[in-house]
Amino acid sequence: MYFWGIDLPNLAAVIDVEADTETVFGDDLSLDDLIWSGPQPSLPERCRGIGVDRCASSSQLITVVTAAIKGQRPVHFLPPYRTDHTMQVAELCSMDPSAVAVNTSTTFIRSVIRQRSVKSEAELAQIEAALVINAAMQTTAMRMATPGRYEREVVGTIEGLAYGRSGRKPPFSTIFSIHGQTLHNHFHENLMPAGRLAICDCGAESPMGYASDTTRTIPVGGRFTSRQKEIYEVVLAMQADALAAMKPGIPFKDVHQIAAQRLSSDFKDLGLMHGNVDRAVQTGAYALFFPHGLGHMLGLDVHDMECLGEDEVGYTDDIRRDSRFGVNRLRLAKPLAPDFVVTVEPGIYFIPQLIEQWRGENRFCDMIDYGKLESYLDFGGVRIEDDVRVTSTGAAVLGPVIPKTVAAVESSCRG
Ligand SMILES: [Mn+2]
Repeated sequence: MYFWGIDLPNLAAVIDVEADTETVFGDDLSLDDLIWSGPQPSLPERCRGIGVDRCASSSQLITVVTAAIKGQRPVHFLPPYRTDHTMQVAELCSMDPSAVAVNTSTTFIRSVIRQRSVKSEAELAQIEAALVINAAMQTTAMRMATPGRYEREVVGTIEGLAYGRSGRKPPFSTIFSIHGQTLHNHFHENLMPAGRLAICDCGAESPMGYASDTTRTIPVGGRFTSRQKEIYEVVLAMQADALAAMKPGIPFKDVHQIAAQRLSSDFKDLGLMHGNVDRAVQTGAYALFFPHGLGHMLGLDVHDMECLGEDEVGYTDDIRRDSRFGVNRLRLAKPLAPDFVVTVEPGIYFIPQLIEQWRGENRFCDMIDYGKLESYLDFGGVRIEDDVRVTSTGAAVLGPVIPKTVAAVESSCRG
């Protein structure tokens, strides 16, 4: 999709760098295609549409690749993410399928990541288009989060809205749950009771397949309790601090730490944590409440380019993945650059089983007030997520404003 713009299966393409040619390989339409899929443009017609004048049948691919290998020319390929592609690459390059992974081209992977990390104006416009739909999904969820409804009624409506507006299914399965402390909760059979918080993490695709990914936390029935408000405001402040710190050159890992710092400092004020804030960040004590990364790159994939390897996309030779609990889940750590698009999605969760485990091990018991936490065990969770463009001097939230302050969310719930 990124390089050729044709959204069809069973195609391959070769770029011959030395000859400066590009060729798309695929098969002519058969009678079966006509019967089952209806009349379609032919492959040469599609290729002309994208400005490529060379196309050939699938059977010729092996001839081209074999000739290159025989001529001792290096053949670079990206990691196949489907088993049948692995088998195909193995056959094309006459290697054992088990050798495909180690022979995948790091040079090619890194070139693609360098290019795709920086979004063009056209790509930004696609992400903005997805966000217009996404905003409608969030405000619809706010209006529908009323006591006595099932979570799935909300999910069905907002996912339908995504398809109805762009003709494309959402880029990932919606997370909508009154048990937001479970980070990727896809169980949607709960009846929503008044007074619970519901996390709504959903996205839409633009007509050309670019993703959006936003999260709001909604009080069922439309009013936050004072305790919910307190925690919600901490997450909002974590996001505001992160957004204020973002600019070209700053490692996103540092931005994550800034959000962690805000959590630790505000939790100290609330009496849930004690002691030195820097130490709470460095030791990872804060991760009891924020056990995931601050965000990830966004583009044609929701976790952009993850099939090229999460560490290749998010880390560098100098910035390696941290093994400490919580920050080990950070998908993006490398320095930001202009026109990167990333999600900024801090959260605070009270996961009863995790709290019990840490308490049993006396983990960080000088910094975490386990006694005070007892009354939070049924709280659930809060996450707030926006899609953000790195500008030449800072960062800008993309898309239309989606209600985010306590007052704006409550007002949106009332319609
Ligand atoms: Mn996300």
